[in-house]
Amino acid sequence: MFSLKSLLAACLLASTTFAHFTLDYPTSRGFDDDNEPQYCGGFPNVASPRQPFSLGQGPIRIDSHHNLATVVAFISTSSNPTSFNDFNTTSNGTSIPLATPIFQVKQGEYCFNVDLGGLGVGLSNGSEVTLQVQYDGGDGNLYQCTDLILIEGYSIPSNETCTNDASLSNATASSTTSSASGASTSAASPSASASGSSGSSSGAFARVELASVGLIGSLVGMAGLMLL
Ligand SMILES: [Cu+2]
Repeated sequence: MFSLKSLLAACLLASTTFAHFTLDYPTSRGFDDDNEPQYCGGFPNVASPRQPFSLGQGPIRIDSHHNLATVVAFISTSSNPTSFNDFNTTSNGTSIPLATPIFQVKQGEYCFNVDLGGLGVGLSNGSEVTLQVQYDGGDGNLYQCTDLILIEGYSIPSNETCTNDASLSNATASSTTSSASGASTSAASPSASASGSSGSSSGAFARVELASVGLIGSLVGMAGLMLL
């Protein structure tokens, strides 16, 4: 019986820690859900080669696996950052502003735009930066990093263009699964879909919560039967 309880506890624990969030664009250094609470999600080394990214406005895309989470992104201007301190100030001591407001997302895919050249920390064409996303979905701060080289006039892949910016409003998830249809539909009145889908989004939110309560209920029920 003890082992069954342990198994049940392990299942519940595993289900709450599975894939807290992923950084999908630009590509993350790496994802390991057990180490995601650590600096850069447990991937302390700069990835090579760095990915080209826009010096001006450019999109970041994440997939949120919690019902509600608080998100913020910040950068290091060091070519080899080694700790959170390297995301606070530049090498000459200038403090680095946050790359985004602090904002909330629900569950699903979200994008937001950053303008790294506009942060006022002397970035220019060819500058090397590391962007770190901090995400708290209720089980502590989690981190993901991506290593970039900033290009003036860089053309972002069209399927990554972010028109429903989660950092500016109560944006709805673009999708809960990866989908190639985003590219073709992104030109079709984003403002209409942003306001019109809020009702259905909260419906989906409620369904997800009900589903997880049902799962836990059935697990507890199964354990109860086995203990009899
Ligand atoms: Cu989590």
